[in-house]
Amino acid sequence: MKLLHTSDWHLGLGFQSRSYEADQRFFIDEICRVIRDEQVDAVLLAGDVFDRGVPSAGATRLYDYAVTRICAELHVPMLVIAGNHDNAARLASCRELLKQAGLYLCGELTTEPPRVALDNADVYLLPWFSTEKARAVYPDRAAEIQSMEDAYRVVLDGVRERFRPGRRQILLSHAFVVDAETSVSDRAAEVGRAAAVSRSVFEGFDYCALGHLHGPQDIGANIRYSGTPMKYAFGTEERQIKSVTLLDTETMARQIIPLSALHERATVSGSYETVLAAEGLTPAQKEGYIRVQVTDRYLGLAAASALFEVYPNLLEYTGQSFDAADGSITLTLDELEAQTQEPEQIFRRFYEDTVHGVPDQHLLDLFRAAVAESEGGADA
Ligand SMILES: [Mn+2]
Repeated sequence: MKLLHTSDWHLGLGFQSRSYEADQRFFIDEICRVIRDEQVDAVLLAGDVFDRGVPSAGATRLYDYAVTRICAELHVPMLVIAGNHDNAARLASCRELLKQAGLYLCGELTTEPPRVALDNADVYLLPWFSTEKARAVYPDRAAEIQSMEDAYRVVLDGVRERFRPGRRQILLSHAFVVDAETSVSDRAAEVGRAAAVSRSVFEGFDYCALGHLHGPQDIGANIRYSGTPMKYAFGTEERQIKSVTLLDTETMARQIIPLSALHERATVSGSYETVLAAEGLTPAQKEGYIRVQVTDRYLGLAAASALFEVYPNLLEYTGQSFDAADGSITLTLDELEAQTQEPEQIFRRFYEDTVHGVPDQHLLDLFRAAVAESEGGADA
């Protein structure tokens, strides 16, 4: 039997006001193509189906499109768990009814994570959960659960006790495994050390189909992140080959099937003149999602709009600041966070990045009041 492992679709995600809806529809079609070409028997989607708990109408339409095509048209069952971006209850609504249509949904952690039997394999569905949730679900062992690591041990010990001999034991889970490589768009995910688990918690499983990190990667012999089906960030992800993973449950051999994208993603840097000339770039590259880093001058509005003529899908650009010839005008939020503990500075920068403006006095007053309140609360 052939399983297709994918994760982190983040339906509804866009860049600022720009929607990735067409890109996301494109990768759904790509995945359907792989299902047909490779004669896939079931699809495992390892969480972060949506980008937010309350998905937009557009994101909901994409989800409807995907599950209808896969389950109803291609007649391939689909197993889906909630990630930290999903609203667990919403994702799992109508799940008993939808099983009959071949759509197996798991939103919240329960004492017995659901098991779906597929041919020679048993797939256990373990959605994203918090340590508080694990303590609530396992009240008898609450004292043992101090970290995410503890929680996974307790939960997976329970699953291992339910193993049926002679079956392939497969886990579908959304977790941050220590030593995994992270990329920029994972920042939106929760990559704090406290939320990490070690790979040893997954002992005994033949294959762990993970979601959460956006770069495709193996973590040891039996654990794999499929990665996102499209590039969601500049930097590391530009160099990743986005793909789905196929698992043959007879031989346990894996196959990585690359997915093509509606838009390529690239960073173009150099002097303003060379960036404008866009030499060596194909039309498809120029029309991709582009980040421009101009190294020799300040970018005013006029200079920036000339860039949009060359790169119609330019998403980000940086130039040099007026006063410091060598200093880049922008720091990433990560860099800023590393440099300052000042919440207001981080807030101003976040606002500039997302709204492209300066927060007004009223907003700053509200922010200061909120900070003062939370600091007061911490003292009390
Ligand atoms: Mn994610």
